[in-house]
Amino acid sequence: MGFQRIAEVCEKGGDGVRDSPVFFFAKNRRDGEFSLITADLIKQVDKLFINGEWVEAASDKKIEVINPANRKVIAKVAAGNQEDAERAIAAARKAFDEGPWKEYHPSERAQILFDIARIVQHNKEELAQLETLDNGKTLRESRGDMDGVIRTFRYYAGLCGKPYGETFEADYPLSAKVVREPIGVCALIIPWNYPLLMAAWKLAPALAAGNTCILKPSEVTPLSALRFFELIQEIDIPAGVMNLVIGTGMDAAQPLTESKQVDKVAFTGGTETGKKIMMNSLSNLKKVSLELGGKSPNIIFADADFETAMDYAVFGIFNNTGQVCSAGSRLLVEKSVYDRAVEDIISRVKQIRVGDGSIETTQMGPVTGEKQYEKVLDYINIGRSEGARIAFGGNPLLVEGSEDGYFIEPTVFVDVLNDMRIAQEEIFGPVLCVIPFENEREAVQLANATPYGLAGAVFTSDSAKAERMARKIKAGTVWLNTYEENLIEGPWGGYKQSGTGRELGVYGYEAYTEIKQIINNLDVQPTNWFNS
Ligand code: TXE
Repeated sequence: MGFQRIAEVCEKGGDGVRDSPVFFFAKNRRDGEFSLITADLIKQVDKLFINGEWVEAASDKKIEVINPANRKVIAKVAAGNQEDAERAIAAARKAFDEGPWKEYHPSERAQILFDIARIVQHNKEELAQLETLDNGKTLRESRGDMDGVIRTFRYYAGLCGKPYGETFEADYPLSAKVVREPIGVCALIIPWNYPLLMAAWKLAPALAAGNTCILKPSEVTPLSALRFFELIQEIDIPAGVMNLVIGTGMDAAQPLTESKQVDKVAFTGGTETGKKIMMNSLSNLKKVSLELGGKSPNIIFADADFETAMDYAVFGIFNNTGQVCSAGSRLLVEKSVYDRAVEDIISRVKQIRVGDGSIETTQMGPVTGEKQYEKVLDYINIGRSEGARIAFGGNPLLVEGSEDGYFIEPTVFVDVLNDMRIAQEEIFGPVLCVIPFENEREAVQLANATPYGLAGAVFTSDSAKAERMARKIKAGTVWLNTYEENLIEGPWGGYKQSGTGRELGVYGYEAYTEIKQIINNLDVQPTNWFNS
């Protein structure tokens, strides 16, 4: 669909509408073809979706959404607040307590998830373009995200009803079984680096297990969630099962975490916000899953396939402009190949085409927002003042035709000491710290010497060494001779301050369930406990 409409609007509006907040998107594909995604396509842009309908927010305050490639306002969305959060909670509560959803046969829930996957598949290109517009990532990255969204909904559609209960031996005359039930109302709080993908990682298992949800996307990148909710209206989902509240963390998300009517919070975002959410969830001891920051070690041994290791070293940090929780931001390199590796990495980084993500040939987009842009540049200055040497980059980047965008040169710090702040704290941008190591023992010690433990990787041709290292690295995921392979079927989450709980796979499904044991007396007669 979309594109027929786009063409019509283009004819009417032409180039003049390019920067208007009413018209979302004008993309000159550099081949003369002009495409446009308009506010007209996202009719509900300044509304919230609560209890099965689009509603006005309680306040008429708006949040400006910025295209990070040019700092232009592309939309003004509703700024939801506590009142809106409470309305959404009431709707989700009612839908869970009284609605038919959790009584649906698993195959009916599965059908709804398959339908969602089908709709995303059908609108993949439009959603990808919207994600790029809002987040800044390249079209290739956005299309990859949409594939991930589709696969996630399909996977959990397939899982509906599959994880079943267990029995265990109980003393006669008792028999016992264990069943899983949905937890209840789930608040799903989403970051801006993978907006629709992170929403899918939470919505799909939560719905598969029979919960009702309130999705709160990042206020920095709310557009794909708005369009997604609009697109899935054709599916018959009971009112209150899926709610969408847009707003800032303080105004729209914190009330969700504080409410006693919410049973679970699932969050992906910064570690400091994660800690706050855990504190705020204490009111009713709600279940909390946190997927937080990282400072992941990517370890290159001298015996690794050099080409492959270098290729992944660059991909591991500069993909998605380094705004990845599991980015390989610390590159640990064995001393005997250190100089060669640094030289090779610089020659690769020089070639990265940085620019507006909506241009097909761009390889790395801008940083997603002003706050993050300032943060990354601050960290580059911190690195300089700590005495780390910049081997490449280190500056804001002026991109021709996108002069106002939040572009930063891909930056490589070398001779970094692991206790420097740039090696300890999450920068979340295109900044690589290269650190030499002497031997296996030192590699393990350096790999584990941060407060984080989300992921890590080892490049070596010695499979026993690879496995030894994998066992010793304190992280939820260890890649061997690869990087950033995310499997929907596997558990995703962190050790230490990278979070609690696991997403994806059956682990992610179980995280949206309560476990109940049912004990049955097979010999029904009084105990006479107090009669003896
Ligand atoms: O994220 P926040 P920010 C890291 C990264 C980044 C830093 C800060 O290092 O530089 O976090 O980014 C909502 N109660 N990551 O400040 O605040 C907010 O509205 C409840 C890593 O942008 O964590 C948004 O929807 N919710 C990360 C979501 O939390 C609150 C991805 C994420 O925002 C809230 C993003 C509150 N009090 C950033 N305050 C990863 N793990 O991938 C904010 N929010």
